[in-house]
Amino acid sequence: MKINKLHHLLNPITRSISTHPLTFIFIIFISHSTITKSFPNPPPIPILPLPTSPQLSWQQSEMALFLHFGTNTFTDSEWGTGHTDPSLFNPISLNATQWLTVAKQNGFSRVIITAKHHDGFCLWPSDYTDYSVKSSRWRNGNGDVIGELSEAADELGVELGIYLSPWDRHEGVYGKTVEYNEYYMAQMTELLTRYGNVKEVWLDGAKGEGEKDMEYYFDNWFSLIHQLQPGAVIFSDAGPDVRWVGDEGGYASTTCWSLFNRSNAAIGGTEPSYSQGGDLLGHDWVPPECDVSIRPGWFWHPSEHPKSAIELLELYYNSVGRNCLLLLNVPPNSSGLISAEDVKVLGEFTNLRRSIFGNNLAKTAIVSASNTRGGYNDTRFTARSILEEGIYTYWAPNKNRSRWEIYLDFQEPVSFNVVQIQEPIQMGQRIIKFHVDVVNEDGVWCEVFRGTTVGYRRILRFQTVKTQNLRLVIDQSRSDPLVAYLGVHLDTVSVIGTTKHNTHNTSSFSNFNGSQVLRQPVYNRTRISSI
Ligand code: FUL
Repeated sequence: MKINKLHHLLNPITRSISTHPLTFIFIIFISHSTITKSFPNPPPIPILPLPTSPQLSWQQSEMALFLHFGTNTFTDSEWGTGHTDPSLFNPISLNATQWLTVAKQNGFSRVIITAKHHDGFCLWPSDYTDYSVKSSRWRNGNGDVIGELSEAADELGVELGIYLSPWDRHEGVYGKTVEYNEYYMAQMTELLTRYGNVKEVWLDGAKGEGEKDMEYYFDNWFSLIHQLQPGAVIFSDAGPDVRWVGDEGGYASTTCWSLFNRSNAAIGGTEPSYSQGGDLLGHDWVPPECDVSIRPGWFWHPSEHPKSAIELLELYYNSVGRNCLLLLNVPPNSSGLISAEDVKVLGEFTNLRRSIFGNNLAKTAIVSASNTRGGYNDTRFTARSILEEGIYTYWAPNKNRSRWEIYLDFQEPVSFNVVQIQEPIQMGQRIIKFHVDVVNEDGVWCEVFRGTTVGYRRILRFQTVKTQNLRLVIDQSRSDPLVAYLGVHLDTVSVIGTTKHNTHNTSSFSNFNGSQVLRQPVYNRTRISSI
């Protein structure tokens, strides 16, 4: 119709073409292909298994503060007998706002508290026992630590998690399977219905030798928790949502998959190397959490002192830098506050992280890639996306390619010894093997790091180099690799060589003495024009 209406406006030649019988088909073809072209390229297919929404927000919180607190805080012990006089619990200056301010100021967006540790003493007034704050001198028996913590968490916007120990050395029905499971689930229900949103439930697998034998109804517990708090992740040796990393030293393996087979792990009986590394062929998404204490013990002891800021930085590299969440225990003292020396060291740790990661040297780099999904001009998947923080924009290659490379031209020589990489894990964990090259003064690409797995965040450390050009080469991937972020940094404080587990760290610049400070050997690399 429209063609006929416009007919008289056309000149004679055009008119004769427009009357040709094939013209109509041709116009339909052109307009069809124009419409098709105007649709954006869809994102690639995610590769299973994938994280749930609570798992994604758990991973993005990166660091959580663990609070071990209870009667042990007053008796200089770690595993209370379950028969300590509850009136000993009297933290006269307790201030949950102080705990959470310390957490928030230092980048911990989540706290997890021992609502009940193995000794059975409850930090909230449970209806099912008197072995709790009700029987203490604190606030004349009218206090509620979990209540005060959850109010402060709401006010400060910090997420709350609870630890409810399955092993209970006080409770009389412990050892009677049905009765204890009823008791445990009733207490869990109190904690998950009285205190607003709970984002993590921590199930510890510990149990002393020779203790009463009994069965825990884990499947019932998991269903109850997910019913009452759908936004919470459940931590245990075997998940279901988050797995124990397999050690209490705060480090994961350099190869670290969020993929895992839950059926290969049992609560209270895991194989540490399986938990540390995960499983390339795993069917379940169960990322690891690294729990470690700032002090030698989990509870506060008057004679113990915190680790140094450099040691905390090392923990950060070996946990957050290896696709894990760092759960750092900072135990409140017997007056009910986080001790001044712990606050100081946490502040120093924060300043160290800021000095290293606050400046991405790649910010002004020219970024290109071996190929891009939808072509070079498709801004949705362009290599430049890797400079934008976060995982929701990413570089994607064209389908069916075997060369996957991202190039950075810093536009002038820069010195660095740290590179961080992120995968958009909402699309699955993909990268199996990769390496990083820089151009040396002879114009030759030279490898500075070779590694396996990336995940949510991988932080690589190597000997300091000065160069204008860097490339990330993905050597093997479960599916087309996707890269969400790439940061380039200079760490002038870490001492390399203290990392026992960084077995893939190689450098082809020179032999490196592992005890040297990273900043010492700076290579004077000059600009190379051709890539
Ligand atoms: C262990 C417990 O036995 C320790 O007391 C502490 O709570 C730690 C986090 O987990 O299994």
